[in-house]
Amino acid sequence: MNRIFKSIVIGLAVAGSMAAAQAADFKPRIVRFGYGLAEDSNQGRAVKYFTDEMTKLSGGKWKVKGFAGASLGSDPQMQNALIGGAQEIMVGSTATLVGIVSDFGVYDLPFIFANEKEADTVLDGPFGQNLMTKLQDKGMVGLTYWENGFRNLTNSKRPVAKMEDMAGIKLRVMQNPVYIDMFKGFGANPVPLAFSELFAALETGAVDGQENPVTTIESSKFYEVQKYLSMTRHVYSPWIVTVSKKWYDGLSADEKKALQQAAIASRDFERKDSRAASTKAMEVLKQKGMQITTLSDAELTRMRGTTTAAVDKFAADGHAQVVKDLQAELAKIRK
Ligand code: TF8
Repeated sequence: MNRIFKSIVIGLAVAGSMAAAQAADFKPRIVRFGYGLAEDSNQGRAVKYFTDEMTKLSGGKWKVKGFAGASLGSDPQMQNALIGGAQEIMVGSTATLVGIVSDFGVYDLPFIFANEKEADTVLDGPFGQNLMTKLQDKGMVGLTYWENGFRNLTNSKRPVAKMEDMAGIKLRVMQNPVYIDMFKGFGANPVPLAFSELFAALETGAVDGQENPVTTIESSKFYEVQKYLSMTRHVYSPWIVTVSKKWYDGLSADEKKALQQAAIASRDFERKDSRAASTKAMEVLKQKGMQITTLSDAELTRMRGTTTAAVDKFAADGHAQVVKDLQAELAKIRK
């Protein structure tokens, strides 16, 4: 009896929520959500979460499909597909957006964020949200920031415990001038390259090293082609979920609302998941035989000292205001 009653109640609840979704204004849509990492990664899991959420909120009318491993293209290629309306959604590093809105380079300034909490506050607050709106003139709509994470250095040559150890190392960086200037300052030999080409470049020895959060080093299996990991945490790297403005403008108010809701829910899921995955990744990397080097605070301070040139150059290159605004926001938070 009890069991029958329970299933009736559940049945009614499900029917009710489906009716609500149906009553809302949703059109049947096929939605392509592209991303660069493997399906089995923090990025893949969050895309899956978002997809499930949108299926629920749309009462099954939206078929959102994730495309892993840059199968729809590298970050810059997907950005262009969004702008042209050939793809609906993507997630990627804010760093790869600098060709479209160069102010996004501000997040890449070395050692600008002290911890994840600071990053969350800035990204979700007025500074991060204002910067996101600048994409709209360019044909993209920013939904939310996810965590890529603090970036660390790997290479196949030698342990890097101090800056001098980077000398002569051919290091793949993202296609972003701040990274190029920063690593020149450290004494490395930076080579800009799309992420989708990185594993092969490491494997063939076209480059000696790269830098990414430990979650990515693990999920992309870089431990197979990299021996040394140095915990430099030189940049906190955000991911950003963006949609095609052409496509977005054709959505109903209900659809836009649901999209925003799913974005926020996925953000909260992703940050929690990524932070847990980060601890686990360190264990896996050790187990896989990577040699992990911790840098002293003194050495990190020394490294930071060489980055003034990169910061000054970015500011002088038409970004003085955005640098000032971010610093002011951080000062407020730290008070
Ligand atoms: C990089 C980034 C990438 C991400 C990912 C493809 O090193 O950190 O891992 O943009 O979304 O290129």
